[in-house]
Amino acid sequence: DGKEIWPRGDEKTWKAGMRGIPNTVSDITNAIVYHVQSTLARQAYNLDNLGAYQAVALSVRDDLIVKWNETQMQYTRKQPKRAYYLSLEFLMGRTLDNALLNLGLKQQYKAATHKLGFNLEDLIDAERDAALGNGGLGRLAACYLDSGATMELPLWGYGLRYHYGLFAQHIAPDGSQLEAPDPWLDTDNPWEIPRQDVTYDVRFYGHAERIGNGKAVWTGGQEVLAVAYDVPIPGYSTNTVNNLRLWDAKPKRGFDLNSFNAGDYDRAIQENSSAETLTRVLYPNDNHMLGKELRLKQQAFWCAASLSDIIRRFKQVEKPWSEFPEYVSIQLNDTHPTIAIPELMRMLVDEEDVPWGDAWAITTKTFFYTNHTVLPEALEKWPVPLMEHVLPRHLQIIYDINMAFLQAVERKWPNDRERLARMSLIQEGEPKYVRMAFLATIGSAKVNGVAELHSHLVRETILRDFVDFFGKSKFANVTNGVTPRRWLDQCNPGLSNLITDAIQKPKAVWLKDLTLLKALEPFAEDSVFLKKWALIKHNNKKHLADYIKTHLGITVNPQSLFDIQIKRIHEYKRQSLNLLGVIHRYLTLKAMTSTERKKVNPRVVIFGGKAAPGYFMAKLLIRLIVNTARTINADADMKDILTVVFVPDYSVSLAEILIPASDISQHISTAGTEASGTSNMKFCLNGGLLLGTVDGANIEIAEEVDSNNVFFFGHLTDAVEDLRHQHKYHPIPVEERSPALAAVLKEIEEGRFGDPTIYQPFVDTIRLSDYYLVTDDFDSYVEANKMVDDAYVKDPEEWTKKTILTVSRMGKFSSDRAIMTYAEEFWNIEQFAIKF
Ligand code: HBZ
Repeated sequence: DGKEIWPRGDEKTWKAGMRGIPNTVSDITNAIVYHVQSTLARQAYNLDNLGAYQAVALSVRDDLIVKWNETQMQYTRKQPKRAYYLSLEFLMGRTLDNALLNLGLKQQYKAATHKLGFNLEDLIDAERDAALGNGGLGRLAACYLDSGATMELPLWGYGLRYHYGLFAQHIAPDGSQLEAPDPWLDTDNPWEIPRQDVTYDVRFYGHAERIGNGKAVWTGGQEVLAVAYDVPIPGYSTNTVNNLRLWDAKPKRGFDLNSFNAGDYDRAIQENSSAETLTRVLYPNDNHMLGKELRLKQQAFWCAASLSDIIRRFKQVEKPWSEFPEYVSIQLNDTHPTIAIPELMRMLVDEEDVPWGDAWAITTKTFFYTNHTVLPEALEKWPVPLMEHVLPRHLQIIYDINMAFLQAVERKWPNDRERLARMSLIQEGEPKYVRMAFLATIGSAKVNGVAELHSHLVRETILRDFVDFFGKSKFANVTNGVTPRRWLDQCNPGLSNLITDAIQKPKAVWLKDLTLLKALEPFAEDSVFLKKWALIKHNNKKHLADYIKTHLGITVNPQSLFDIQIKRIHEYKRQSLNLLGVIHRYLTLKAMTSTERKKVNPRVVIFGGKAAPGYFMAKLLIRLIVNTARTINADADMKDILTVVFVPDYSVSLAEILIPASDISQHISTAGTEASGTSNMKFCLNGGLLLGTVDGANIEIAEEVDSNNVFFFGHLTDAVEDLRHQHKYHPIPVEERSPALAAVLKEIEEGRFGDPTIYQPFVDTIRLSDYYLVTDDFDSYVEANKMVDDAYVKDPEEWTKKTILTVSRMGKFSSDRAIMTYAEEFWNIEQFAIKF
């Protein structure tokens, strides 16, 4: 009859002891003092900012846990369909500020910490970033979790608990990048709940023996224990607190007793450390495939543990396996979790006795695959011998899937051997390779790209044959989005407050329906508002100028135009084009008289980004940027006219300072190479304008904000293939193609920015192959920069209007829209409000 019986003891005593959500300032100060005293065993007299941060974080954690428990209990009771986001990366950044804003407790905590003699902003600054990701793909996963909780969706994330996040970047005296480890867990992490009771065994290596009916028995090898750590994900202004479950690896039996008894203590300990190595470190490559055994083991470990957990939860509902897809949808964030497809098949067929055909029907209704790149070097392919060694049973299953698939292809197009070879999951050769994007495609219900152009390219290039086979409807687009909580309200409170005043809607309303920003449009004609708006930008620029002064000792004038390019260093993203453009500007300024120069609009060009430690050309470019900056900044003629800054150790929390301070930001990839880009959205949402190529989400941003408000340049995607062909077969010297660029290269070669032999490999890539078409786009890039200067100087008021119109039209790019598209069009899950 729906009545519940209290499980044990006296219900009243239990309930009286349960914690509510403290929201008065005195509740909060009490909680903080309690944690200082009892949890940290410290006292007011020896408490520094880090200690105070920890106590504050622990008291916020208490609130999160109450809501987390309630959310999970209500999911368990009602068993709504759930979705799971499998991502090898979650680039979370800091948590405290975000949690306070989402819980609606920031003002109270400000007052409480003040009463205790601290400044909340300093405590927020004491937190270190959780950098469990490389770049866009990992940060997208973090934005999607925020939106999932805010939209009250039953959505969990699954990932790995890396002990070392993305490396810290230092700049050596000679200007090159040095990598240092990031032991982010060294200072206790209050944002995770260890679950020593939630564990699963995961097997590697060993032997798989077929026993008929598609089944096999897999034995031997190494077994590793997966232990769950839960990270609460609070929604903004809702009761929902979702979960991000991260797996840590532990040796299964603590010590191997056999070798221990034999006295081989060393070996016993080695076994130990090899299990723990699994979750030691995040691989620092983005958009590049690296065929390392440990990486494959990370993927398999995480997929197996996550699926075991999902299946255990499904078993609670006591429904037949055929209904699995009615309770579970799983999104694959790129191909990194593709091994989950054969793993689910293995669990169903080998362990649960589901017939092969039924298991395949279940699998292909459960998974959804997001592609994030069409660059060939980034597409995952695993050598067959490696997979056979590490995951012998999974390789058998992949072969069986391939066999059935190729038979179906053969029925559709008889005697088309070339097509079979093109579409096979196995790439022939020595060695053979497993093509993970193909496996993800045939194992999923839907495949999507991350912006319109990119999804189009996925359908026309890498997955063209698969579109012909499955039909168009399996291939979709979901344009990326960003969370306006972190990327506007949190990083730019001045602007967020001004918007709230102007549009007369509470934050709790417009931050959850970003299309309401439209109501800002008329304010572009309000001269008082324009002044307030411009002042906020100016203050953000001052804040960044202070950061640059204290951390780098460089003085920048906030009256200048702030021009920012921050992203991973990659040839396709063309920081090279930006740098060559800077040198061109420098040469142009040097050729002027000092009276002419005084009339020029001053610019501060800011670069930031990490290079993969093994990416020679990207690291060389950092060195050239840093040394060019040194030369230019030391040149008295450039004072207050041109300043160049390389901000080391770019991170989420640095982005939160940089993005609100930009006037213009650069998104200048070779057309067709940047799948979407997401920082472009963040800059626009903060009243910065775009200087960009016709690529990725730049195109959709321009469609929304009007192309008058975007500075576009460069060749279009259609032209790229022909241009590359020309470069290869009909090369023309740079001197003819772009004399301006030739002059720039000459300066580098003559040693203006340091020993030219060091930079020759960089100059050569531009002169000789120029795969990313820097020479082809250089002149139009310089032109576009002139347009930027003119627009900024000639009519500052008009510039400010453009920025207001841009912000007002950014509604589409909220990750709330994106996550609701996944929920409605892919996962078929519903919003589920948590009641208190
Ligand atoms: O994903 C990025 C795309 O380059 C960018 O255009 C897009 O906006 C973003 C979100 O969809 N891709 C990545 O960030 N990729 C990686 O970081 C990566 C990491 C490890 C890999 C491969 C790619 O093995």
